[in-house]
Amino acid sequence: MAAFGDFDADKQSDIFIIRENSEVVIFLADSVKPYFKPKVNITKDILPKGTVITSVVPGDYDGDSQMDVLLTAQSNSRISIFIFWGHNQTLDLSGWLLLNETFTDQPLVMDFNGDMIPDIFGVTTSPMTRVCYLTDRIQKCQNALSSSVKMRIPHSNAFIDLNKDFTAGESTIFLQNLVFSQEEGDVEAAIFKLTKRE
Ligand SMILES: [Ca+2]
Ligand SMILES: [Ca+2]
Ligand SMILES: [Ca+2]
Repeated sequence: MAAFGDFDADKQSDIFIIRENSEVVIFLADSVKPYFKPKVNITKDILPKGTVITSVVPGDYDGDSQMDVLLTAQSNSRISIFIFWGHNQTLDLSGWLLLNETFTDQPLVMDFNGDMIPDIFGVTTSPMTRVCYLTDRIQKCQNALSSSVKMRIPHSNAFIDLNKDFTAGESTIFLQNLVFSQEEGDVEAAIFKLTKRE
């Protein structure tokens, strides 16, 4: 499992690798050999004992222009979210944040409210979808979609800009394999159009 992102803002993509489901190593791109150098290591003794990391998603979650690292972790069939804050091109390994909400499945990292800061979207208690914001490192979670939906587990979903209006500050979420519980039958997919909130 790996992710890519420019962690140190030198315009070269760096690699984020999960090791043995319990550690994350960030390799920074360099112009001289070896081209990727291990720089930051989130070791297993930093996280709570028994944490099983399922994915790593770099992004600037608090909006301070320094890249942070989001980890998803599985325990008791729930997904927890850990955030490590970026600081001077490295990570603050002692001051991580555990999101108050846990999810039934892998949440989606997307810009839900169109303010250019990535948000966390997912199902906490089926059929309710929740979105969590971490701007200025303040956790704020709220119900996301007005229509109650039931997601299949495992589900697949994608965040794509269907109507190409991203620059106008609007985004579109496309949830695949999403099922509405309706008496007339199931709908296989649903499209939600999100408009920017002030
Ligand atoms: Ca870089
Ligand atoms: Ca940041
Ligand atoms: Ca946002």
